[in-house]
Amino acid sequence: MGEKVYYITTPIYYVNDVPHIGNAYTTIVSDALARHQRQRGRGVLFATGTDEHAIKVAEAAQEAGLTPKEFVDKLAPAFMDVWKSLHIKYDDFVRTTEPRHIAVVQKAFEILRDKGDIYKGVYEGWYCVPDETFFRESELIDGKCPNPECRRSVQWVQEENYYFKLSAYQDKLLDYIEANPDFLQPEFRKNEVVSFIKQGLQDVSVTRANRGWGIPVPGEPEKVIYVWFDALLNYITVAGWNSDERKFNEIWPADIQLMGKDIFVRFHSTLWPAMLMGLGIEPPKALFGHGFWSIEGEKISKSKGNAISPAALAADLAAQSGAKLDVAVDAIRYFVMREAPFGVDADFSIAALKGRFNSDLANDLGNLLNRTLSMMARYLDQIVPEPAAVASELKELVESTHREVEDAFDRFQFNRALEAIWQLVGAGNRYLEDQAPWRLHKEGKSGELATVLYSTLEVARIVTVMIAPFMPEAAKEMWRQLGITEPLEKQTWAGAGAWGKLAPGTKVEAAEPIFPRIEEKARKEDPAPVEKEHITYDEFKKLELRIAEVIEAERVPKADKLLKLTVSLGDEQRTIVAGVAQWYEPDVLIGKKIVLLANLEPATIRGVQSQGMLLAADIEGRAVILTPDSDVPAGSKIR
Ligand code: ME8
Repeated sequence: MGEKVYYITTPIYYVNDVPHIGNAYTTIVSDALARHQRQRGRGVLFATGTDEHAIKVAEAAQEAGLTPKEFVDKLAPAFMDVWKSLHIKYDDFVRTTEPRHIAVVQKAFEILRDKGDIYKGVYEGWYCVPDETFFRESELIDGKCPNPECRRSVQWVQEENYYFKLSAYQDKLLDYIEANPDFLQPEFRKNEVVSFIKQGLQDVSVTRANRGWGIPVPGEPEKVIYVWFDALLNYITVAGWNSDERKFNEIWPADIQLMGKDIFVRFHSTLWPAMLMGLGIEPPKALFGHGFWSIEGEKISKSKGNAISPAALAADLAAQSGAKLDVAVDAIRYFVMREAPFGVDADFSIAALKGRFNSDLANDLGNLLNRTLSMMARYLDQIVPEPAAVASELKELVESTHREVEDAFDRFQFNRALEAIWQLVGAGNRYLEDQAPWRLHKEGKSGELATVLYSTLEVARIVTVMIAPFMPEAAKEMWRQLGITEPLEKQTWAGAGAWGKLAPGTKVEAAEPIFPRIEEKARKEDPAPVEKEHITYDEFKKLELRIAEVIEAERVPKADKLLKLTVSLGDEQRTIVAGVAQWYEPDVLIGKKIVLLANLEPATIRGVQSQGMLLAADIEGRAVILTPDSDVPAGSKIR
């Protein structure tokens, strides 16, 4: 038998509508985890799919004027398309209307019926169609569905049905949960499950009267199998149960099954392991119930019209930033995994998305690569040098980050993994500031310059491999610019922890910003400034004057008066355009401290975004740049 395949599942989604950011979340996270585990050299099976036999799917079909089958055949590919557009690389996509799955469900039903775990009775009770869940009278809240995410009206059902003896598994489930501390995660949701089970488990109706949609009960086609009994079994359909024993042994038990908190307690942590126990199959190794996203503080709902499609969000972000669409998609993937710990509820707001785009992606990550590549072009003809020494503080940080990220993935703490990687990005940027390669170049210290640029490139290489599971396409673009010929997909996780793998002699590409900053346009309603001879102190205070250090300087092509300067404000970098090219050579400005009007409205000058204005004295038309008369840290405020 081969090595156990790392098996990851998402819930299979109802195909009554196309996916929104909520469904996309589970799938994106699963994809990142799958990609990371592939880097670690594991055989991975990452499965998702569609849950097609729900009553609400049949209702949606009716509304659309289609038969249920026509409807699901149309929507299932729409799900696949959305996943593709979000860079989801699943290994299997299961549809519950597929013959392989129908065979599994009927077989499982027969086994449980034969052994008496499924028995016939009359069902009388309430049913919530949106949740596809049976409820006892006592569970209802104000006569409505008790699920806090739903609270809609329920229907009275009275039918002859089959029941699954869930009550018989109460103690077995509690024992299993206790003996397997990692089975239910996060910990606080485990406690919810334990108290739910301890309240007493009732047997569950697992069939409904056949109204033309669902998997027929073997031998009794007037009944169909309850959609949850059907849907949960998808996880073993994919693994090859009942069809390929060898495959099943390599894949099952699932290593991690991810889902939202809405379907964690009652279905995945209770009914599902009990069904498996009844079938004599081991429960999954771990189930994780993550939190729910709201949008701008509101619950996501179709009726509110805020069930935003992730693709539309990405298109918007691309339009506002000028980033490529694939990069914008990755930025959304990044945002949802970075913004909140996996497990707790979180809010999706456009302002927060833009904030992270500008600070984490444009400023931190983008700058690290951009600045390094610009300096590689300026000082080293784009050829990766042989370093004169090992930058041991960076090497050590890489090694500890590598351990931390691995551990974070093993505990499904995706935001912690990203935080650790960003510590490394930050260290790379600070190292550049501290080592000031522009000065080393000016002073002719070529050995030190080689070490500094090699080391920053090495950080960029390692960071690129580490972020590839989160942002696969943006990472590909970074990789292309780094000029490494071996494909990114071939990079191993071990290689991401090994300092010094970047080969001297590699030719890097020219820097091209991958994450262009989103610039807020000035508000139209701003009144025009009133001209006055004097200004008040409060008006003066509106000017944000800061000391900035020039890091890079170059001529703006085809503009003989303009220089493009990259300046540092300590914790931030800007690009500005200054009309001083007639009097200053670009190189003499590098390392100089200047006075910057930092809150001037950004403007595009000859195609270059200028984010501030340098101050200079005007001596009969000649500009003389103002500098502080002793050394002041970059970023200092001027009052
Ligand atoms: O429940 N925030 O399918 P479904 C975060 N077919 N995640 C969210 C979310 C939100 N606002 N809204 C939805 C079903 N999700 C069944 C599953 S599995 C055998 C059958 C995610 O289309 C979350 O993972 O209603 C939730 O569990 C899933 O979408 C529900 O998708």
